Amino acid sequence: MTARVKLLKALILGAPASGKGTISSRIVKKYKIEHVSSGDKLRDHIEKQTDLGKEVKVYLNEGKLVPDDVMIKFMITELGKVNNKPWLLDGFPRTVAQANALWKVQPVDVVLNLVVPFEVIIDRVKNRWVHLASGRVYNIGFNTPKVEGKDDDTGEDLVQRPDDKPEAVKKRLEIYESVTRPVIDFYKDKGILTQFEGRTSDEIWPKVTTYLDPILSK
Ligand code: G5P
Ligand code: MG
Repeated sequence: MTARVKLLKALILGAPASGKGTISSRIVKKYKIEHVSSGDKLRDHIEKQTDLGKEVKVYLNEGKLVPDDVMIKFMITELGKVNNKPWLLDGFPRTVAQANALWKVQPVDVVLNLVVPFEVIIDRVKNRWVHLASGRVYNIGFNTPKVEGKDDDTGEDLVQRPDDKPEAVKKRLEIYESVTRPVIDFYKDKGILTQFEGRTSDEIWPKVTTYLDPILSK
């Protein structure tokens, strides 16, 4: 696709810790579009101890997928709240059932698939720190916070995700291989998927802008 799309509906796919959140925040900043991250939204519910948060907590902590029926209802409702703005969806869909459900109500225009070697990913998660309220993410040595353990913008505490423990990371990568990889084929078959390969987000980012500029820049 090369023509500029006004209200773009975009997806970003990629293995756990492949840099979806990192690349998404750069896209949001450059193109002023709405970032809708299923993981950030679920973590916010857990933090606020809502009914949904209590229901999903155990899945996230163990690195398992939240059941499709819960996720589909939740994310379709969340997308319905994004009024008249282009959006970038991150973390959903993660199963073919979710992809089918989304396609019926919100057929997406473009899909970006990040391809990062697993050995790079495993190394990264050890050094990840997040600011829960905003979803801002840091990595020691890559984008180190200005003050250790504190968010750059608010000065609030950073935390490590329970699902970044080695056992949970292993589980997340296994689930990605078996359950989420077929989602890539779902969008390949529709002819709307583009792959972005690299070992670092800085290597991937210029490829993403070359692709998105003709679609999103004025
Ligand atoms: P999430 O939150 O969607 P994942 O596992 O898909 O979780 P994650 O871990 O959030 O993905 P990411 O967004 O792809 O990773 O990556 P990131 O946060 O940007 O980067 C990872 C780390 O690497 C960061 O510390 C970053 O600073 C650093 N980094 C980035 N680039 C570089 C680089 O070039 N160099 C270096 N050194 N570092 C770098 O989902 C979480 C859970 O929610 C549930 C599931 O339980 C899931 O496990 N869930 C769902 N369940 C069912 N269906 C769904 N649709 C669900 N969505 C969420
Ligand atoms: Mg993320």
